[in-house]
Amino acid sequence: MPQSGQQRGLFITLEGIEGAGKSTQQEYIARLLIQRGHRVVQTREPGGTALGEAIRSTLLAHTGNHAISHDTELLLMFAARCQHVDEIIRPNIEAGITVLSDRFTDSSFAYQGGGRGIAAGRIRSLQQWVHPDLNPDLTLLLDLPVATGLERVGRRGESDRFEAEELEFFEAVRSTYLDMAAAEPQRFEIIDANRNLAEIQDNIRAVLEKRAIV
Ligand code: Z5A
Repeated sequence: MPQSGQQRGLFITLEGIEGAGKSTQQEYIARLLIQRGHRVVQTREPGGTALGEAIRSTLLAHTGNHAISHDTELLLMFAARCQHVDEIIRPNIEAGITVLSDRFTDSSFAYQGGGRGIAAGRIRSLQQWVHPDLNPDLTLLLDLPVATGLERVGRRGESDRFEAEELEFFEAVRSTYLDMAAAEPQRFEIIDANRNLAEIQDNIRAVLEKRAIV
């Protein structure tokens, strides 16, 4: 339990299409936060807990004849998230620790909503169930053209179940992200991720300074 008067930690999320550089930038942000006096926990979705990582393996694997339906995919994302919120995100924030997560619920709106076509109202009802009173304090949307992101991840070799989707799917994901960012400018910051690492990091640092986070 937090001591009385203890300050709550921040909840910061990274979002974007594949190859946007979320994992790469997460390391940079964690180092910067720690240098400036934050205690930091890095995590990711789907995953972040033992159960969540097991769900992640199922979700990312090519399933052959046992296709995952769109609703099942959404429900598994939220099952993993429920455990993640209860076991990692909420306890750390309450203990004054800054939680930095590679993806959160915005990914469900972008991928299962924009990409798969599930109605936003259905996703909102799961959000209300799983974390009605918990939302990121800041979401960094790393934005770049779909072709560039896919080219970057293509260099890694084998693709997972999501990366095997068509260009059209990722265009819908990207445009859903941009719509969400436009609708909630107080929470989102759009970072142009189609630049070199140093430029992106300068931009991220400036955003964190502007918001008095570092
Ligand atoms: N998903 C979902 O559908 N619904 C949900 O609710 C949630 C998730 C939570 C997770 O897989 C999948 O789950 C994801 C969405 C779905 N779909 N996919 N695929 P993941 O974690 O494996 O995928 P990802 O989050 O997209 O990770 P990623 O492909 O590794 O992308 P990234 O983390 O943004 O990029 P990175 O690993 O930092 O960089 C990728 C490569 O680009 C790497 O070789 C870097 O060295 C290089 N890179 C990075 N930045 C640059 C710059 N600036 N220039 C040049 N090269 C760069």
